[in-house]
Amino acid sequence: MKRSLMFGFVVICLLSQIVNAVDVERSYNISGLNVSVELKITNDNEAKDVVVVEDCIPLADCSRNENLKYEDEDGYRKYYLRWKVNLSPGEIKILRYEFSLPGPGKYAIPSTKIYTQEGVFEGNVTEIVAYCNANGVCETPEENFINCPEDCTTGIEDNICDAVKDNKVDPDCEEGADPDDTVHYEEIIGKEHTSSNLSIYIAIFAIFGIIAGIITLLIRKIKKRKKRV
Ligand SMILES: [Ca+2]
Ligand SMILES: [Ca+2]
Ligand SMILES: [Ca+2]
Repeated sequence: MKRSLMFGFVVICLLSQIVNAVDVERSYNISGLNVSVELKITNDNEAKDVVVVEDCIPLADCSRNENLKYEDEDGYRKYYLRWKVNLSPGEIKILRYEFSLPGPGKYAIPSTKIYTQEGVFEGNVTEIVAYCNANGVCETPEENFINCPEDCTTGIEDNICDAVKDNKVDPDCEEGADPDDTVHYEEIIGKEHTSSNLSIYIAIFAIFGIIAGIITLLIRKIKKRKKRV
């Protein structure tokens, strides 16, 4: 019993050392679609070499950073930023990087990962919001009907098929997808009408066939009876 208690105490002590070995805080500034991030890495009282990794938000442009890396996973290229850092005892190190978001909307910067000989330390996920630049101009490709309805009205070329009945055929829609695409819409209605007429004709023909068959059978039966008589 005493041994197990002692073992538990040692494990808790080791874990607390690991948890407190390195700490990371993230802060950011956003201007339009441009984001600048600052990482504050705080070390404990032992010198160590660490590797800091930040995943780039999918579709964001992180290319302006020198330490940009990538790896291919299942046909998808994942970009990330990587720093090798030497931390002296108690040192606080600041790392900075920048990126551009693909458009207005809500995003999450994945947690910072710090690889050390003592284990991997993770920071927190940071949620950021990029608001659209409501200036009366639909600035494609970043802005569209969904993320910036203030500037991007329905029925315009913004890479989004809105399919709204607004008396305008959205150039982003495939033929017939917009209810205002009357030429194609009437064509579809015409085809549906033709196919429904064909079904009715087949049903009438089948009914007449059945009736004709019954009458033929009745006539034969009557003829047979007459012969017997
Ligand atoms: Ca705009
Ligand atoms: Ca559109
Ligand atoms: Ca429309």
